[in-house]
Amino acid sequence: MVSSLPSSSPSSPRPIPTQAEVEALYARPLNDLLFEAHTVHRRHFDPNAVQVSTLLSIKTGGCPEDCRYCSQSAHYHTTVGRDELMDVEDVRREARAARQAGATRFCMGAAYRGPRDRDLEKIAGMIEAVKAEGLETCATLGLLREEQARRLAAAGLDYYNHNLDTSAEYYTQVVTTRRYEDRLETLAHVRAAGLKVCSGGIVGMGESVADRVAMLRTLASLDPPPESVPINELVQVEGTPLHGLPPIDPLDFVRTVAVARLLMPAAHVRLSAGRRAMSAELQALCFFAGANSIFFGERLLTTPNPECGEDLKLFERLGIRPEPPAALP
Ligand code: SAM
Ligand code: DTB
Ligand code: SF4
Repeated sequence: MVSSLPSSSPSSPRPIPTQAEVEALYARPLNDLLFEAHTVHRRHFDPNAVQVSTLLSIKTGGCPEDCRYCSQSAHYHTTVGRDELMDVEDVRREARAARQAGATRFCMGAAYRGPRDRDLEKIAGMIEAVKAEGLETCATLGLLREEQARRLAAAGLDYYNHNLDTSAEYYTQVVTTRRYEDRLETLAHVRAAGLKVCSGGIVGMGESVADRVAMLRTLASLDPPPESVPINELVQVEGTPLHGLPPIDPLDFVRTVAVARLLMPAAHVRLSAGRRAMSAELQALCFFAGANSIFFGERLLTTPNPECGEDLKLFERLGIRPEPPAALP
């Protein structure tokens, strides 16, 4: 079969196909799209290994931003309360439990527009504590200045998560308190500080296929592209403006994963929020399409995730193994 995407080599950067080309790819017969995505997936990864991360909300609720999907925005009335930044020792305990349950990466999320420097110092202590437990570390704290990204890197942070969420065009319909360029600027600071980049988006917010494709093209055009690309399905939270939207066709979610795999062949694509509403069969299709990372643990940040036992059973049914941890320094 002739690949519809140009091939890559380390010495020649991968040209990004045009918006029209990627929309055509997204719209291909599903079997063709899946075959191509899975072929590329196998070329870059063990198809039966999935990276396993656990999330913890280290500072919950009361966020000044107005992201229309989010349970933690102070602009909407949801059941999520406000908690202060957690204590380092409590975070250490949670990280130890996550490692014992089988996670290899621990991702700490905070409901900030961006962290204050005083909080960043405490978070640096959390990063050191989590690393000492033998886990890779990831943080998602909102917008960062360059020196803040460098401070996190100095503490030993491995990854920074900062999602583009959707296309630049649709972003203004979803968030009004910051600009798309602010997100891109933070990603540049994160990269300049030598951190690995985790950046993806959300499907099911009323966006068009063109928006999904534009977001994936923007991610793929980052130089270098993100190491990790979470594809979230919107978790609809009562009280947020996006609650009550019609659910998307699950096969459109699979197509988005497949296109992410084709545009970013060497990235871990994470089957992220929304798995609780997905059947085992749909998740299996996502793994075939190129997803090779999940959030493991019964809670995402404020909403439920599948139970650990259920995920272990799913892995066993599919013959999937957790990916071994990256060598720690
Ligand atoms: N406050 C920081 C920020 O926005 O960058 C970090 C935490 S924020 C909760 C991290 C990401 O979670 C968001 O960028 C969004 O992509 C995702 N997210 C939040 N709420 C979600 C929801 N209800 N469904 C799916 N994804 C969601
Ligand atoms: C990402 O892309 N998804 C995660 C993580 N990065 C921080 C967050 C999902 C949040 C889902 C809604 C909640 O639990 O509040
Ligand atoms: Fe705040 Fe992040 Fe939620 Fe937006 S997504 S409201 S920035 S916690």
